[in-house]
Amino acid sequence: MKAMKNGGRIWDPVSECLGREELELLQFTRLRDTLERVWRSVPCYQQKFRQAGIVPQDVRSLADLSRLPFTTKEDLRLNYPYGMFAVPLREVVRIHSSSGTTGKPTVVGYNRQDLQTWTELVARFMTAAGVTEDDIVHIAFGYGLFTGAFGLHYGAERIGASVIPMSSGNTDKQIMIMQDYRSTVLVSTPSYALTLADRMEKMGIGPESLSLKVGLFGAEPWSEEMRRELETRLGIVATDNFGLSEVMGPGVAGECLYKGGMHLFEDHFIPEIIDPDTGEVLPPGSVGELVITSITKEAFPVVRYRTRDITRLDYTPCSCGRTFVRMAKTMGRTDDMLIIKGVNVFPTQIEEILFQVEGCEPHYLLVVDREGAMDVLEVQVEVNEAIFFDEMKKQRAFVDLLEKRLFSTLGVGARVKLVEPSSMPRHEGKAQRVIDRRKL
Ligand code: DLL
Repeated sequence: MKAMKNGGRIWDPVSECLGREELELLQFTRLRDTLERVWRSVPCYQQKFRQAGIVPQDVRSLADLSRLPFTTKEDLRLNYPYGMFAVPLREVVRIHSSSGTTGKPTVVGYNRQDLQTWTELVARFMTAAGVTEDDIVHIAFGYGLFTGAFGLHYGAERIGASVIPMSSGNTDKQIMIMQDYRSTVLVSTPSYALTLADRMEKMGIGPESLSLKVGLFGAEPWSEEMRRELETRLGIVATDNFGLSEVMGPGVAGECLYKGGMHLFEDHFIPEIIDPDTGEVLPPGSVGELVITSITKEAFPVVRYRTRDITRLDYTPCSCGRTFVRMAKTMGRTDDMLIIKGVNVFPTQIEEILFQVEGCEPHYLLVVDREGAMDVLEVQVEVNEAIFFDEMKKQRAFVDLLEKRLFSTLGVGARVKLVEPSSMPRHEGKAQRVIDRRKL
């Protein structure tokens, strides 16, 4: 194992630095156990396997995983609330749910062992991001059914850090507490971190009057430009971490201090990348939809769960010494992807362009509508006061510049509307960046 040049520690060096062969052997054993478990205890899986003409014993290697059927959000909905649990409810000690923006939320359960695994995995990525027992961890995720706050909370305690269970909202108080309690780590969505940075600026509080050094951001897509913005304005190292309720919550993958993708904890999850349209497994390095099979979860295992998140897996070695594959920042979800005049557009692509133009503030909203038979994309973006109150001619030139950049990158035209500084809604949890009027 190579030592990290920038002083990062490894939480569990044995598991996190396994050789590929050893890892695959472990994955296979755990996969077989998981398949036996769901076959025995979850009628939905048994039925799906039967329909596909496969039983757990037919899976004789990791390559056979691709013969199993996918599990989708729809399967979870049909078995709402507890139909996918693989243990009796009395063994379940915690229940969470996904945000459920459309229809009924998905209910997920954990037994004692699952909570322990979850805690360990969160401790792993927090350590990879540089958090130690000396840190004061300020958790600004909403406590409740959302997995973010509790997940990070127990992981931080496991490391031995001091946890401030602040929860979300009440931005002024958050800032006061960060100042007074000398928080060193901020845990939130990237968009809420931006809300905090904006508010601090308004209050005349610079990063030097806080003690923050690390930001652990996740739960929504964010661009590299957003990372730079947060690092500069908050004076921190900002790292990304990924997870979803159906698979566990946070703790599926997280960045080390090299920030070259999120190490996905392959001793607990098997990732695949598929073509979202055909379901075909794509070769290593391809961009496609992430599919995850959990191999140690007991109460709520998932087999080939379609996350709808679009990413890429990088199997090349990482300088930190961890051997787990690295998952690239997600471009977004297949359901957030906008199809404008037949061209696929992800909000994060637009975010990247806007952040590169001097004068744009990092607050934007995409409004899609239909005029006659034509799709129209409007990009509303906050600009600084100098531009907003500039003479018409200069403003027009600014709009032209943005529209040209958007067109050359996206391959489809977008109208730009400049809006007044501070006029857009600020986010406390996950940001809502798209209004698609075509669906209303
Ligand atoms: O957002 C779990 C989580 C909490 C992850 C805190 C990280 C930190 P859900 O509410 O079920 O769970 O939403 C899961 O959020 O499928 C992705 O689309 C998105 N997502 C989560 N993390 C990231 C990330 C939590 N780092 C859905 N980058 C996932 C991009 C993310 N998208």
